[in-house]
Amino acid sequence: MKKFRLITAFLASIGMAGVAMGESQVDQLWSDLNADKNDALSADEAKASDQVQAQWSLLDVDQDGQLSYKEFSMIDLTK
Ligand SMILES: [Ca+2]
Repeated sequence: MKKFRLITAFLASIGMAGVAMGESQVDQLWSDLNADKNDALSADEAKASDQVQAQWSLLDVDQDGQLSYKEFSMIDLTK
């Protein structure tokens, strides 16, 4: 799966310049919270993380009540 990780890192570096430092932590948190392994994080799944809950309204850009990976990847793990 090394190739997949490299591609993920590459795509992330294009989309989120400057956030690359926290990338693997974000990926880890995403897979921890995304219990059903679909493409979105539900409000229920987010309840497991105070950090995600605290930033939810900022992260849910399209306000559809769930976070896509793209939305989730904007999380600030230093907060
Ligand atoms: Ca959303």
